[in-house]
Amino acid sequence: MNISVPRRVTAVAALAALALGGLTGTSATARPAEAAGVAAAPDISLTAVKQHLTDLQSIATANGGNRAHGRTGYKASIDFVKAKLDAAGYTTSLQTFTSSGATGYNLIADWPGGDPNQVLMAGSHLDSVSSGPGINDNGSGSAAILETALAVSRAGYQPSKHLRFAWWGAEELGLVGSKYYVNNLPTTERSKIKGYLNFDMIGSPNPGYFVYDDDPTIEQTFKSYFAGLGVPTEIETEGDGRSDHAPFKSAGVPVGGLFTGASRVKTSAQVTKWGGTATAFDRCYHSSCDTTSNINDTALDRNSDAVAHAIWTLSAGSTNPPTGKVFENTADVSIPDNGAAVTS
Ligand code: DTR
Ligand code: CA
Ligand code: ZN
Ligand code: ZN
Repeated sequence: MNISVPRRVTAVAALAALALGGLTGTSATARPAEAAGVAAAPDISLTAVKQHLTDLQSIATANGGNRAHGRTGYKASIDFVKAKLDAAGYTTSLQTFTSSGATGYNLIADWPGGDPNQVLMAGSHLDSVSSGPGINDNGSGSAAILETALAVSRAGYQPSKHLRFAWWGAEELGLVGSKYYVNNLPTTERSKIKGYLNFDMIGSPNPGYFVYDDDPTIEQTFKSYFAGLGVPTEIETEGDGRSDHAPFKSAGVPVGGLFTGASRVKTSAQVTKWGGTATAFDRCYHSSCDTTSNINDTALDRNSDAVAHAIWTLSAGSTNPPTGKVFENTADVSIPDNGAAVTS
């Protein structure tokens, strides 16, 4: 099957794909990354991502002002995202769990194709706190990976690795949904996950550009992307253990992600670096004012495009050798009894 390479191949992207393939620990000699032909990701439409946020806001407004675990607004959010993915050709499943006496839901969406033994995952928690609609925390991450998943479908993208997207429940209660998923994944299935990318708060109104400093290949993939934009980044130190990548990291899965800041105050040096004000990155963190007005468009656009870049880059390339004996152009060679190929 020919994989069309619609955009310029980026050497860094190709090398990242090769390196992530190396994360699998497979001993196979990977094809030269340059030959892998890593296609560049499409631009993710800020308008489309913001429309998802508007829809999530409407859901919160229609359900008591929030999208919290155990409330009607959360299940309505899950149904909204699932319907779009089903229509786009994803294989979706709802994983249920119980937390604080209420049913919780994880939405898992698999894009058909790719090597089932090499899975690249991207996830965001879809629940809000009970005090507000949770548009930055975490409609922003949820909308960005939703639009990226829809872009995969629109492109008919068929990467080497298998793509899986997840929207987690009850993160605000203590990473409950993602912990439940990882804990209930058979070890054989867990070992197939070659990378997990987490996006929790990526549109903060007074943004910083933070990259998780966990897996180096994933970290470099994001850092290179922002360097290409001329946007300085800092490593994310506030979040260790504070979002849904933590259960995956504890299980030995390579993780990474992006973050634009929560209640911490931006320093004067960071103001010099990124602009904005020496106030909280998100003054509406866990508050009722975390609405569609609580989003910085530039940050949301840049991070949505970075999500797509990482998905396209890290899902290309495979280090698993083809199974069985592989011949090419046997028409122009004869295979004598001793098996040595001779050209005619
Ligand atoms: N735990 C997230 C917010 C959060 C706080 N620090 C970080 C660092 C990295 C990711 C997320 C966060 C929440 O309240 O949902
Ligand atoms: Ca964009
Ligand atoms: Zn939160
Ligand atoms: Zn969050």
